[in-house]
Amino acid sequence: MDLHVIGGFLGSGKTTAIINALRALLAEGRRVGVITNDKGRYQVDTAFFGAAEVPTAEVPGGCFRCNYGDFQERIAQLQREARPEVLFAESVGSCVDLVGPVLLPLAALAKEDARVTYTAFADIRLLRRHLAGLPLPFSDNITYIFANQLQEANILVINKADLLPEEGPEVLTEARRRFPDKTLLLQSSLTSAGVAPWLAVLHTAPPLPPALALDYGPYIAGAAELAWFDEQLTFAPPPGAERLTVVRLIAALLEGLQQTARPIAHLKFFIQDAGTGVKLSFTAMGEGEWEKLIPQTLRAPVSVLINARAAMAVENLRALVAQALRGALSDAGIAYQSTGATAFAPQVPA
Ligand SMILES: Nc1nc2c(ncn2[C@@H]2O[C@H](COP(=O)(O)OP(=O)(O)OP(=O)(O)O)[C@@H](O)[C@H]2O)c(=O)[nH]1
Ligand SMILES: [Mg+2]
Repeated sequence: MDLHVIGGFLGSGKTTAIINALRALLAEGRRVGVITNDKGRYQVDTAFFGAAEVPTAEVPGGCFRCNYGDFQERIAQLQREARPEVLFAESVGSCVDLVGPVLLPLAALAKEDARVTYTAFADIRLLRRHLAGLPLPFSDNITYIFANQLQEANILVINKADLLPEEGPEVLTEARRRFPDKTLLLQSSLTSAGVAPWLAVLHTAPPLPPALALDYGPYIAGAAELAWFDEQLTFAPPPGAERLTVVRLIAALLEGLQQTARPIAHLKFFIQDAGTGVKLSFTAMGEGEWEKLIPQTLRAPVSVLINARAAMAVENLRALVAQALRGALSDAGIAYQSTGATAFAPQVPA
């Protein structure tokens, strides 16, 4: 079995690339699986892969490094249940320092014919700024995490190349100059064809990079500057008002976040009814046209899973979500059930 671990900052496109790689492999008749990972417990990415009917296991409540035992067990579980030939594992986007504590030990345990690789993804718009020495829309400590995620991997995907078609080759050249020893790919991950060159690189199984020498001071501080909020809601708007209610809820939360002028690291929703499951995403770099992604056919009961990761105080994020729920649901007389909200700043054990 090949194990491909994917890292890189929140919202860089890991899940998108993995699903399109999985689709390509499934079309070739390969057996596949995916392991999701997050500091939270109700994960949009797990729901998304599950809805795509990919064998999925989840490492919740912390990164692969903090949950190494659980990660090993989930790998073993998928091996038993789905016997994947190719297994992807998506690391939580605030995590760095995986090669030394996780990947090298896993590779040492793996059978001789098993390949373990590590790829980091970067949003081309953030990477371009970073390579030009311009500030990212995040603090120095959070930027330290972003920069070390790039540094750590020996395969670096410069992702969302379709968003900067003119500047892409220039960014690639600058990245080559900065990272001469890495395998670099300029990629759009929106289609299986887009991820094919990356899959080809993974297939050659380049050896793992050496462990990263990381300063845990700024890493711990950077993680603690982020707020994490997860909640799953189920509600039944009046017939015909389902879609509008979901649009209002998302718009209210976006507006609240934008008013704070604090950067969104990644705001994700998984919207589901009996017939559909749709993922929506918003990052610090904007969101594009999102309303049209919400299906007209949405019918009650509707469930909305919210994963919000933003650079702000936890209580402020919690209050913003509560305000959006009041505005879009309670004030409109729409009752909702909730799994209960979890809100915290991610901890990084040194
Ligand atoms: N235009 C464009 N958008 C992309 C590409 N890859 C991902 N996206 C979009 O970027 C957003 C974030 O993508 P995800 O795949 O959820 O990112 P992620 O790295 O898995 O995010 P986390 O799991 O929260 O860290 C989504 O809106 C995707 O549709 C790409 O190659 N081009
Ligand atoms: Mg993801």
